Amino acid sequence: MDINIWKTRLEQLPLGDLYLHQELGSTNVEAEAVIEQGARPFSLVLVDSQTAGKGRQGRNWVTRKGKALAFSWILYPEPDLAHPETLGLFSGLGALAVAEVLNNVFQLPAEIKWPNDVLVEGKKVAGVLVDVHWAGSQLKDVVLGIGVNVARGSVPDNDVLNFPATSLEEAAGKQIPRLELLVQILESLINWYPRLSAPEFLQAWDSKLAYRGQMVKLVSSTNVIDQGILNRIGEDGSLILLSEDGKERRYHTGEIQLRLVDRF
Ligand code: BT5
Repeated sequence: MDINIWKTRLEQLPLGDLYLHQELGSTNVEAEAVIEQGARPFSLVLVDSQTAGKGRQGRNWVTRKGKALAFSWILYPEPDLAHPETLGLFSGLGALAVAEVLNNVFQLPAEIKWPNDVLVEGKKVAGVLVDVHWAGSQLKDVVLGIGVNVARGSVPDNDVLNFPATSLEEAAGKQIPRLELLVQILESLINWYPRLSAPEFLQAWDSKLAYRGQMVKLVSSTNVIDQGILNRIGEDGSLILLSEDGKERRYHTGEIQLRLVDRF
């Protein structure tokens, strides 16, 4: 990655400080460090390869040199967004920005597997990790981390995957320029962030949901929590499942993962 070229292009966007590196442990961890040093709102931590990339709940995320996008966007939300119930919206923001760009700019059939995965033809191409830091009961900051598999060599070996995965280039059958993809995703994030609790944001997120109308199960690391027909995204970013008698059940992000019944 030629950091000077990337920096020159990114300086044209309304971001805060730019922290661009060839290699880091995790951009989300580095973001926490630069926040302590006073990073401005909308600052970006970006890296070419991660040696200890983080997934959710202590899982890991592989980012190989020259093959992927891995970055963290630093937000200091207004108090009206600073509630535990609204934090799921940030995962939605990351997933929507990626899915929208893949749909609109690269003509890929991207969908969102609630809450945080972007799928193309049923395989994962991107993941979102939101880290939230509190000072007592006050929300201090939100770090929105996004990893995208761009080139073919970005996908880890099958034995470390907990869900089928692919890369954008494999799905598209052509090269995808990483810097251009990044700029588009950032523009989508910048566009949607001020409207995070607006109905049009929820509609846009909802319109990209994978598995709608299908029987899904929500699983924790140890057991199945619930099973039902995937219906829609609720006003608060929760996932709404329907039971056979049509009753709604709502779930917030947390320790749960979504799977199609009888598939994985
Ligand atoms: C995620 O976790 O999908 C969130 C990934 C977030 C990564 C970004 S990169 C920038 C920022 N900095 C970080 O340190 N993290 C964020 P989860 O749903 O828990 O998925 C993790 C699981 O996906 C792992 O346990 C593997 O099985 C699998 N996996 C690891 N690397 C992958 C990859 N490159 N592509 C697809 N699957 C992967």
